[in-house]
Amino acid sequence: MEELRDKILNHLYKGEYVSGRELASLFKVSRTAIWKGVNSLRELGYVIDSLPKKGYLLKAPPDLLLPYEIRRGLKARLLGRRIEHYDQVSSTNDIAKELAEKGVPEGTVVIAETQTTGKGRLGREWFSPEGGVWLSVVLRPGVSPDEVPRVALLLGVAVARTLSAFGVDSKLKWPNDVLVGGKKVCGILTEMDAELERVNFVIAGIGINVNNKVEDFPEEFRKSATSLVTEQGKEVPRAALVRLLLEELEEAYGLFTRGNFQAVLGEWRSLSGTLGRKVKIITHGKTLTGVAVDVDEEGALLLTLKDGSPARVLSGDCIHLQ
Ligand code: BT5
Repeated sequence: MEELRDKILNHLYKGEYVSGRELASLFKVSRTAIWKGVNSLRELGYVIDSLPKKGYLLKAPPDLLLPYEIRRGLKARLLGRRIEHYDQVSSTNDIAKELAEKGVPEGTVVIAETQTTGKGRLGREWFSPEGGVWLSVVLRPGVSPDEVPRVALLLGVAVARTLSAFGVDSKLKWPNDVLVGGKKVCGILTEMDAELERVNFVIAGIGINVNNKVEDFPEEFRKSATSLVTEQGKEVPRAALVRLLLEELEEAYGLFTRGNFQAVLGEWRSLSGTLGRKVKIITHGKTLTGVAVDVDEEGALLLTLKDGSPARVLSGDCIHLQ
């Protein structure tokens, strides 16, 4: 059914009336099959006009992150070759993890309109209402576990590039936030399944506040968070945003897997809102205060502490102080 539905959509996207008879003979199926296909598209939310002698006309697609909508013109080859879309899940990272354990191919994307228990890092919650982009990608980079912190950085670069194509300037906060005007517009959660020497898979979770409005956010982070619609005062076509995000991710991920992480790192540095700032880092129960001077090849943050001594932090929470 999904295949026939996609074929029908390809035709409808030409923007002209097309008759059931024509479609049936083109796809070598019955007119009833076409009629069922059109109805199932309507159930998904496509607005399709039908006129007795002329046939069907697509009036409007639904504002949903349907695989077909994301794949329309998608240039990425690896990322998005399989897309699983849900109206609601617990957490796309958890679903992606289950699929990865079952052996789905690298590049599989799990995307949901809402999450009931979206996850932040360290057991924190991620608020995931309608209108946002909540997705996870299954990656199988074939690297050692100590190379995985780099993935969070490359995801940030891909998100910032995508936002900039949609007219929004953003900055990256080490290790995993994307900020607009100092406020969090996107959070990244990478989880891995690994043995001592080898990573089995990485789940790259990305949450972007897109058409969900800040005034609907919970009080606790209403002041520290933002969304694209709040910044721009107009809605963003989410499927087009996801399409570009997958393309940017594929490019940055390709640089990483081909051994050219330096190129990604260079871009991370220039997009960084953390470097050069006074920061407070909380890592493994310890607090460090100093100036963030650089990130190294492993994705660790290099600091100069108050007493002038250097420090290196591979993971933790970062607070921009000035
Ligand atoms: C993160 O954690 O920033 C990682 C968020 C990753 C979310 C994606 S959505 C798709 C995938 N599936 C998942 O289940 N997760 C990933 P952290 O740095 O720990 O930040 C969490 C904190 O950000 C919370 O404690 C809140 O203060 C705040 N927060 C929660 N929801 C937010 C939102 N929608 N926008 C901005 N800030 C939020």
